[in-house]
Order: sequence, then structure tokens, then C-alpha cells
Amino acid sequence: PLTREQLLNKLDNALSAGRFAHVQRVEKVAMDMAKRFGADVEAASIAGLCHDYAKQRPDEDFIAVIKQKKLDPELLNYGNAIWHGVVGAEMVKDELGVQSEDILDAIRQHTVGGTYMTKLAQIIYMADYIEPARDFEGVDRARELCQSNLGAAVAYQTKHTLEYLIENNQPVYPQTLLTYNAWVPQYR
Ligand code: DGI
Ligand code: FE
Ligand code: FE
Ligand code: FE
Repeated sequence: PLTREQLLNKLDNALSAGRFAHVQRVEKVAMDMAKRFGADVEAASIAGLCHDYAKQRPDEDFIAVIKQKKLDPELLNYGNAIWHGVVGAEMVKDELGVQSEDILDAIRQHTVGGTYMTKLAQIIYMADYIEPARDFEGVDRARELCQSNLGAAVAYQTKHTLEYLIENNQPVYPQTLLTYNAWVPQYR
């Protein structure tokens, strides 16, 4: 496995300065949440740093991985927004040497969530949404929920993402809808 310094170096090379700063903010928020909710702090650190590793890759890299690894061909109907997590986790595994399936699943699920999410996956999903530079209507409510009720926070984000996608005539990746159905009962 890479040292922390080697990992930061690879991320710095793969990402713009702004996105490199974002993943470091997500790392910090995720480590705080892991302490609060009793998850593995080291795993939260690595998943937070690596979650957007593939965000700036060209489409053809994702298409090649989808075909080589025989991932769900339905993925080909979407784009970078979905691919950088679901397919990007494969690049994190192969190029950064991250072997933990718990960490890789958290990266896979960080944009679209999951019907079943580990505590770590819930934390990465939320840390990405509430990191200190995020500024949108409702982010303060999301931050409050991340202090008190992690499941309700996951439901809150999924509901607001779905609303946003529909409002803007964007296609909804089926897992996003399944995530909404699975988690919305926890938001009351
Ligand atoms: O990579 P980040 O910008 O840090 O954050 P992210 O990975 O959570 O990406 C959020 C973007 O993904 C946001 O612009 C909405 C988009 N997104 C989330 N769910 C879906 C989606 N886009 C489509 N088309 N369909 C989805 O279901
Ligand atoms: Fe992302
Ligand atoms: Fe997100
Ligand atoms: Fe992110």
C-alpha cells in the first residue's frame, strides 16, 4: 500500500487544486463523523481522500473499465456524474492499491447511495454533501442531521438530490431512486 505522502501526491496529480482541496475537507469531516458515530477513522480518512479520484478522467477511460470489467452495461447510458464513483472505485483499487471492499463500496456509493450502506458509506455520502465549502439552501439542516441522526441525514440528501434532478430535467440513475425508497422512512 502507498504511504500517506504517496497517496496525497497521486491525488494532487490527478485532481485540480480546487478538487484536491475538496477531498481533503471531506477527509476531515469524515474522520470527525467516524469518531462521533463509532466507525473506523483510518478507513474514513482513505475513503474521504479517494472518493473523487476519478472525477477528472475522460469518458473513454470509464467506458473502457465498464467493458473490461463487465460492469452493468446500463452504466453506458449515464456519464461522469455517475461513473466517477461507481466506476471510479475500480480505478482507486487498481491504481491506488486500495483493497478494502468497505472503502471501495463507500466510494462506489458516494454519489448515488445504496439500499444497504455501511456506517462508513453513510459517512462518506454525507461528508461530501456538508463539507465546509458547500453552500446551498438546506445545507445547515443537513449539517444538523449529521450531528444527531445519520440515517435521517442520508434520507434528507437523497430527497433533495432527487428533487433537484427532477426540477432540472435530469435523468435519475435507478439506484438513486432505490436509495430514496430505502432511506426516506428514516426522515420524519
Ligand atoms: O463529486 P462531487 O461534486 O463532490 O459530488 P457527488 O459525487 O455527490 O456528485 C453530485 C452530482 O451528481 C450532482 O451534480 C448531482 C449528480 N447526481 C446525483 N445523483 C444523480 C446525479 N446525476 C444524475 N444524472 N442522476 C442521478 O441519479
Ligand atoms: Fe463525487
Ligand atoms: Fe455527494
Ligand atoms: Fe466529492
